[in-house]
Amino acid sequence: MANNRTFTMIKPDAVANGHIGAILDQVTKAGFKIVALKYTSLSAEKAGEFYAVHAERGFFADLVGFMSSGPIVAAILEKDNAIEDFRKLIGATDPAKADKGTIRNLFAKSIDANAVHGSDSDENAEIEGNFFFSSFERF
Ligand code: DGI
Repeated sequence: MANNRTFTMIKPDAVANGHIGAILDQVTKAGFKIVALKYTSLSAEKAGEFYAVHAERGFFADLVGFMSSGPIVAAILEKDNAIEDFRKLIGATDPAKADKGTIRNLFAKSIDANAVHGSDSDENAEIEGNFFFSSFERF
């Protein structure tokens, strides 16, 4: 069974706005099992490392500033076809373009503060999960 785990973060905007419970509820009701979970924060240095692929983009400084601006929730999720199904559940990067009922449509206000992260490939899900969780913190 390919593609059965993904990595997510509930970003600082959604945590600050009190949406942790509602988002995790929507995630589990969509059939995702939480196999690792952590309430934590990213320093600017760690946020830059996590988003290194975007280092040359014009929005990188804003992205790093935003992602290190407050606590986040990190999680590894399990489900058949996890990567694709989770990206469908969260909606487009820009919440103005996200389908109705998706997590970004419901909880995000702007493209930079867009409520949640979802891995875009199996390989990145593995890398991102390892960034936050040790082997004894995942099940
Ligand atoms: O995988 P996604 O989070 O949907 O999108 P991504 O990997 O292309 O970009 C990572 C994050 O960077 C995204 O969630 C928000 C931010 N971002 C992406 N494109 C833009 C952006 N921020 C701004 N301000 N402008 C952009 O065009």
